[in-house]
Amino acid sequence: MALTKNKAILDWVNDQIALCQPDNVVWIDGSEEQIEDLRKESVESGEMFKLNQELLPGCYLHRTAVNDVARVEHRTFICTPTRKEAGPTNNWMEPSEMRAKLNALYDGCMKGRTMYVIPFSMGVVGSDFSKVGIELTDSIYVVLNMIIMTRVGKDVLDAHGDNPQFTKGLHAKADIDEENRYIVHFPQDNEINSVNSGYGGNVLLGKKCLALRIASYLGKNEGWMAEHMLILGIENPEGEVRYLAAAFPSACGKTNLAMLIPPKEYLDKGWKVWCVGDDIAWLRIGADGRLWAVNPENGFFGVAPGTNVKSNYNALMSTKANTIFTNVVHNLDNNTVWWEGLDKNPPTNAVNWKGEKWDHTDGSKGAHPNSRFTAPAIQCPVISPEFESPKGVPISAFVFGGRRAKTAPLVYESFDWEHGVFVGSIMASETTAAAAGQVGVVRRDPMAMLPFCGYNMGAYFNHWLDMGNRIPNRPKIFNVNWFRLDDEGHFIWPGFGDNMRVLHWIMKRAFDEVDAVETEIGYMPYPEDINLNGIEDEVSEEVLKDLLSVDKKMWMEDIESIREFYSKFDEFGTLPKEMSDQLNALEERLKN
Ligand code: GTP
Ligand code: SPV
Ligand code: MN
Repeated sequence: MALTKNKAILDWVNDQIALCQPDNVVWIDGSEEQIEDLRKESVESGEMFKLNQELLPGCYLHRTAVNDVARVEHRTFICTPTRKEAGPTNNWMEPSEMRAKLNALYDGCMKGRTMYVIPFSMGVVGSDFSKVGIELTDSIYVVLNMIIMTRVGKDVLDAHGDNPQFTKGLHAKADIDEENRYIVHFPQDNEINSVNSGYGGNVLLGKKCLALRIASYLGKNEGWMAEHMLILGIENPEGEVRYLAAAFPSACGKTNLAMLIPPKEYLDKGWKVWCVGDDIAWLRIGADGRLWAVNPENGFFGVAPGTNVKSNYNALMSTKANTIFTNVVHNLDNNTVWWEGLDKNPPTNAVNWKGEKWDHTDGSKGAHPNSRFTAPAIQCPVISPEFESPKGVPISAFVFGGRRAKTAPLVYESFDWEHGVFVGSIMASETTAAAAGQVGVVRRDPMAMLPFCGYNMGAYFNHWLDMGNRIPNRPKIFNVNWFRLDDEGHFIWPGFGDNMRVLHWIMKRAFDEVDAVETEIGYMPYPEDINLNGIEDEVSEEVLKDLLSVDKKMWMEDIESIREFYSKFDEFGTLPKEMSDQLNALEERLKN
């Protein structure tokens, strides 16, 4: 039975029922009883495996189709009325043409299946800054994930009342046919259509589709920002907490940084790090003139491989109960899970992510490189006391970063906001397994938003510039790179918890507490201002010098590649002049 009298919602749901023709329609009320029934049903159908409830209470394992393990950027569309509104970096199709294509795929696609109606809120239910969505899906896996990742249930509808504004999300697994897989956004209609996938960012429509692509479009029109950023608080020994938000591309370290455990020296002195969010930030200007950030999500959809007690203890602890694992190894001896990098003891009686008997000695990977856990945020041992605060936390610094073997130094600070927007716009990173396609290729990924910006990227840069003019108390803007390699291909910076040492410098800069060296690319630390106590063996003075060096020849080569990237905007006429001016100024500085 429908859980609301909201006419706009009911009309839309009824239209989709008529289109997809499910045998049953079930509204998700959020009750534990209903959730438990769905878990049971999914176990009976083989969609989920119930794991060892003594070791992993409330935990389940799911395997997706082998052809459906990551976001599909080449099949993700922004269907604005004109191509120009979608811009040079998004796939575009004329909306009515796309709708005709999709309607043919949706027509009768839920015959013999159940359609679930998921009312969800991104952000605290009923708060000024939350957004309501309805996702229709024929996948129980999607329902159970959405319940962890967002706030789901009848209270969302009750708080929404008869408000006609909501994001419409329709997902159908259909035949999991790669050739007919589409992840489509109609920003003007506040609508998302997903078909022929059952994986993560393609189907959990509250996440990348709503909270970034649709929200970035809304933010542009309404004067706020939706960013692919973690949010963390650093508490100093005096008990003062300072917050930063950091944008790194997919699988480049947001979850790890968001819940990092500081090095022993810092812990001993009383420093703490608090996690507010690990993937998405919504930011708006507060009455006090500062920029305030909320995490609109309610859980973590984190990369499993590489997560272990040492690299990310807090993420691992978050997954010890009530977690759904996707595409990891199933250990049949004790009915638990495993992935590469968890420990040095791969199970011997096991099934790999494809569902095949797995022998780790044959050198094959047991877990998919993009295998994931879906865990409730409140289970994180260092979840911030402000996590559910509707007004969020004040941001003192923005940090951009990517995966760069060379060129980008460990850390630098932009000269000012406009230069900071330029620094974000020229971000580049090696591609990862989070998206289908080649891995390890350097590509430009402005603000880590290349796959997630719901409108013209040039207009998005302009929105950043515009926000800068409107924020009285602007955060400072930084760039980091944890991934510099030596000539043998080893990481030269220890990373993970030791990244605290860089954040410490960033916060001092944000509060004008330390001097810096002015270089061609921005302000950089005096080497002695990066605290290396306890890691002098690993990071010698020489290594630090290397990490903080600017290789002018490489930067000049980078300028060429930035020009090429910027030139994509030419035919759209949307690159703000400030950006090309900044590029020319950088080139001049490097030449002199
Ligand atoms: P999405 O969920 O896809 O948005 O990814 P994310 O940005 O949250 O990335 P995550 O923190 O899950 O890290 C992805 C990979 O980067 C993992 O394999 C980590 O082990 C690795 N990683 C994270 N931080 C560091 C670091 O400081 N140094 C090195 N060398 N690797 C890191
Ligand atoms: C990412 O790829 O940036 C993710 C995972 O956070 S997904 O939800 O699949 O987009
Ligand atoms: Mn992400």
